[in-house]
This record gives sequence, structure tokens and C-alpha cells, in this order.
Amino acid sequence: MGVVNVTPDSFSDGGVFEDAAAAIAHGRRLIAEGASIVDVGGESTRPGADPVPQDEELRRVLPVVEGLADGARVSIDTMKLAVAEAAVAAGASYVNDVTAFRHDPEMAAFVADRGLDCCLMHMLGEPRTMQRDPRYDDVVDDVKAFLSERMEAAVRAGVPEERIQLDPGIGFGKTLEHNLELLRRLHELTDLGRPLVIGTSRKSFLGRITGRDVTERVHATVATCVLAFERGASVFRVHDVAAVADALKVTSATVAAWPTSPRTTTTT
Ligand code: HH2
Repeated sequence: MGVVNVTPDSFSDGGVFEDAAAAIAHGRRLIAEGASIVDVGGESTRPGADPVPQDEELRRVLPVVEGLADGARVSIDTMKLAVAEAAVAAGASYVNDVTAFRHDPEMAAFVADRGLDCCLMHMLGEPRTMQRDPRYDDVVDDVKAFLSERMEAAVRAGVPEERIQLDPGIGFGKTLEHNLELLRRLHELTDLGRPLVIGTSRKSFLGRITGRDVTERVHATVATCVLAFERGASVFRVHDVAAVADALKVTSATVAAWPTSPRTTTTT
């Protein structure tokens, strides 16, 4: 899943693809590099981000969804029902909602009605405040219980389980230690029985470990994706598609030829 941020303030690429033509060209490049879906977003959810008014979010994302949907699978990264509705009318077929249908409870019925795929992500609190001293009893157990509850709510609203993917929400109300523990114990979330999405790309915990600036975290991102693949993730939301795609091709070829792999034993 390649990231196309049409925002002035995203944490790693804010302002770079604000212009629709630049964002469309970038999305096409990510597809050419190996992304099977592009995730278009018009509202930054970085820690401390202020909400974006609906009209502004629509203005940012709609031309880009329209420009990419002809020839590519497009996801809309939004928590707002009206934005999802307009994006789907413009050609999107996947809803990536970082609030897991909590911001707009009607989102579940919309996804069900239109037969869309969706990603339900864990976040503690909301972007403006989520990094203020986040606490868990056990981060993996708590995230797992949350995802299970949100999946049940979506199924109750009519979304078929096969349409749902789940994401532990790396960096969303998590300390460095929480992020590392989620990655280390990611295989525990495979019990939920749905594809796992993982979004570590360029995030600040990688900068804290490596001392690298946001534009220099490709290698660190690759390391986390390889590890996450081996522990059961199957969708990788990344900015640097070429590097991650190569790494995952090699990892996947190796794991497939390795009968004692932990990945094989956890999935059989
Ligand atoms: N991370 C971001 C945004 N959306 N969606 C899912 N499912 N998982 C994630 O980890 C995730 C996400 C934040 O990254 P980015 O879009 O690059 O930054 P910003 O929110 O500042 O635009």
C-alpha cells in the first residue's frame, strides 16, 4: 500500500504532493514500483495535528482519487463519512479509517452497503492528544481486544468479515516501547483471523532508534516490514514502495522455502 498524502503538514512528506497533478504522478510512480493499492489522504493524523474541515479535505483528495482510480486500486484514508462517500463515487474501493468507524459510526453501514474493503486501525485517544503519556495494561492484549471489538461492530453493521483488514496503529497513542512490543509480538494478532496491515513507514520511533531525520528512515522502515511480514503482516503501508517491495520479495521467497519458519508454524 503506497502512501499519497495530499496535505501541507504530513509528518514526512507534507507539502510535497499538495498539488493534485504532483500527487497523481506520485501515486502512479508507487504503482509502477510495486504497490497494489494507493492510499490517498487529505488530513494529517500525526501527533498534535488539528482536524481539517470536510470541504478542505474533499478539495484535496477528490481530484487525486479520480486521477488515480482509472488504472489503480485506490484507498481513501479518512475518518469522515462524507469524504469516503465522495471518494468512492470518484473510484475508491477501500476505506482506511484510523478511528475504526468510531469517529463516524455510519461509516460501517456505508462500507457494508457498497461492498467495500476496509482497514480498522487501533488508536488510543485522538491525534491532537494521543502521544500524551499513553498507557496500557498489556499493549498487545489491549490492542487485540480493541480490534476484535471493532471487527464485531463492523460485522454487526453488515460488513462481511472477508472485507475487513486490521491494523495495530503503530505510533497512534504508543510509546517507543509499545511500538516495539507490538512488532515483536505481532504474530499474536494473527489469531484475529484477518489480514494485518502495518504502518511503520518513516515514523518517529525509527528516528529515535537510529537518530535519523524523517527523510532518511527508509532502511529502518524496511527492517520493520521484513520483521512484520515474518510475524504475519500482509499489507504494508509505506512511502518508499520500491525499497520495501524488493525486501519483501526476498523475504517471501526465503520464508516460502523454509519449512521451520515461525511464520509457517503460526499459520498452520
Ligand atoms: N499511519 C498514518 C496515516 N494513516 N493508516 C493506517 N491504516 N495505518 C497507519 O499506520 C497509518 C495510517 C500516518 O502516516 P502518514 O500518512 O505518512 O502521515 P500523516 O498522518 O502526517 O499524513
